[in-house]
Parts: sequence; structure tokens; C-alpha cells
Amino acid sequence: MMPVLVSHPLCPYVQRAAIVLAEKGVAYERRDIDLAVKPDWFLAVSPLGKTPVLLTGGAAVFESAVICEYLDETHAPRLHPSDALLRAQQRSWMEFGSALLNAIGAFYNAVDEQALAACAADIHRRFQQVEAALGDGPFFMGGQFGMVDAVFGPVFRYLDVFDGIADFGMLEGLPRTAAWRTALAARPSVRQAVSADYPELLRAFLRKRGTALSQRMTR
Ligand SMILES: N[C@@H](CCC(=O)N[C@@H](CS)C(=O)NCC(=O)O)C(=O)O
Repeated sequence: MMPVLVSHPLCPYVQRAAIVLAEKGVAYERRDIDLAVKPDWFLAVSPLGKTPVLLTGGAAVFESAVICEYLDETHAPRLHPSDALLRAQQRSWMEFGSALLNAIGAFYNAVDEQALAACAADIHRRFQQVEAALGDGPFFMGGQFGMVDAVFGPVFRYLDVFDGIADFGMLEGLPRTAAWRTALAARPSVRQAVSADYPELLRAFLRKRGTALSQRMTR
């Protein structure tokens, strides 16, 4: 039976799994759920009540990093390097990508302009750390697309929508990171990880939150 990726249309963690599945050419069914009204069948397979979950081989695998690692161990081509230390570094930067997603959440939930500016500066600082860790590209570890790339494709997708609202300077003075963002945006696996209406769905989500960013969108 085809694996099922239990998903939410806006979830960046789902996108990681979708990108890895696409890089490996694995056919799968994507099943979107409403996280505001979680169905019982979903709660039965998702102990933390979160997307993504991969239903495969009669089992449910939850947590996006675990799903990605499982897919990497079971389907070619490998996205992780064979060297243990390089692999550990990739995993470290995957964690960094998760922390960056939390910082992005803090940014779009900021209640006033002062907090919004502080969050934007925090994100810029984190991208400065990325800039220092990036090699010559086009991908995180060089020529080959890897697991850190799968994590950052969804991160940069937020910036595409933020850029349409205002220039928050998140990548200011960071040319390597900007080039990496461009390379990821062109990658077919990254492009197909969301539906065509993703930008509009994200804008609608952000507009409704009643935050400083929402106010910027209605000005
Ligand atoms: N650490 C989890 C995070 C997943 C996550 O936060 N998913 C969000 C949607 S993007 C979710 O399902 N939230 C619903 C909830 O927490 O009730 C992973 O990497 O899979």
C-alpha cells in the first residue's frame, strides 16, 4: 500500500517530509486534516496531536525529523552524508532550522510594532549564523541537496510572504543565504511541497491573527 502523509496545508514540518519523499521519488497519498477539529482517527495515530504523520507498513511514524530519517534509511538516494561527523552536523543544523521556525512563529504572533521589530532582528541574527555556516553552495553542504536543505526550503517560503508585506531586513547583508534561498526556491521537490494556493492561504492565516503583522497587512 502507498504511504500516507497526514498533513496540514500550511505546516512547514509537513513540507520537510514532502520534500524528502519527492527527492526520493516515493509515490504517496497526502491527506490534509483540519488541526482546529482533529478527527479521532488522527489522534489515534498522532500521540502528540501534530502533523506530519507518515502511515506506512502498517505503522504510524510521527515527528518530522524522525520521518525524514526513516525515509533516508529506507529509500535511495541518501540525503545524509556517509561520514558520521558530517551527518551529525546536518542533524545539528536541522535542529537550528526548527528553532528558526519557532522564531518565525514569535514574529508573526508579535503583538505590537516593538515586539515585531525585536523578532525580525532576532531572525536576522539567526540567519547571520546560517551565513557563517554556509559553504560555497548551491546547497547547504555543497553540490548535493541534503536534509538541511529540506528543512530550510519551508523556512524561506515564509520569507516570500513576509517580503510581500514589508522589508523586514531578515537577510540583509547575507549574500550566501540569499543565494541558497534562490537555489531552494527553484528545486522541484521544494516547489511541489505545497499547493498553488499556499501563499494566499498563509496570507489569510496571518491576516486573521490580530497581531502586529496582521495590522501591517490591512494598512
Ligand atoms: N516537532 C514536530 C512539530 C510539528 C508541529 O508543530 N505541527 C503543527 C502544525 S505545523 C501541529 O500539528 N500543531 C497542532 C497542535 O499543536 O495542536 C515535528 O517536527 O513534526
